[in-house]
Amino acid sequence: IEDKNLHIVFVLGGPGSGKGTQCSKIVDTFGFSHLSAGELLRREMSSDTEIGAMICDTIKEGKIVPSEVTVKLLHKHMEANENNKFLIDGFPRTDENRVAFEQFIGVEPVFVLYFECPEEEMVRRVLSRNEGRIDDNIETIKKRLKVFRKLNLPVINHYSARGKVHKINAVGTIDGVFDNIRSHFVAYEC
Ligand code: UP5
Ligand code: MG
Repeated sequence: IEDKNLHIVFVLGGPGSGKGTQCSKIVDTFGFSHLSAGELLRREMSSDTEIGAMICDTIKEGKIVPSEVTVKLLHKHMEANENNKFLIDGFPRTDENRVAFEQFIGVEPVFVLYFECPEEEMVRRVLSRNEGRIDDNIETIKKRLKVFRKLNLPVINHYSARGKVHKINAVGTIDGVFDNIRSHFVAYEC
């Protein structure tokens, strides 16, 4: 995938901030492919392997799966996809994730979309979602929020210092939020 002229946009924000919801809309409108790191890990988790069990334990605790596992999964899916435009949702979660991606994939994101959302609203959304996710319970949500503050905000600050963070107000209707996202993708208008 080295000579694919990759356009990568990282989509970051706390649990329930609306990353997945808005990514589907961006895919429909601007021709990107959506890779949710959490989704890929959940799929891997259901495989009856040692790694699957490790991912399950990690997600239950709201902790972060080792970079090697996640970066390999992302690489595999980017390689198998003809597209060169990818929304990478919920990754990188840590500075270590970020460095591993930049080294292994060898590209930096064009920009980073950051969904800013009050924690009470994120908790409300995650608890009212009903998809049977093992991490959608109040104990795990509190842990996910803590990990987000401690490990993911430094990643956002890193890209912010490089002028790459496009901050989105994640509060409002789904269409209202998307209206604020559009202007960041004018270069990709189909
Ligand atoms: N909703 C969406 N937008 C709304 C709006 N504007 N108004 C009202 N409601 C809105 O949305 C959440 C819910 O809110 C939905 O019901 C939606 O309809 C509604 P969603 O779009 O699903 O939010 P999202 O930000 O995607 O929330 P998600 O829970 O997926 O975020 P997380 O970051 O917590 O989850 P992720 O799947 O990325 O990661 C899960 C776990 O995997 C992590 O905790 C970690 O343990 C592990 N992980 C890693 O270890 N490494 C990685 O690289 C990635 C994940
Ligand atoms: Mg999601």
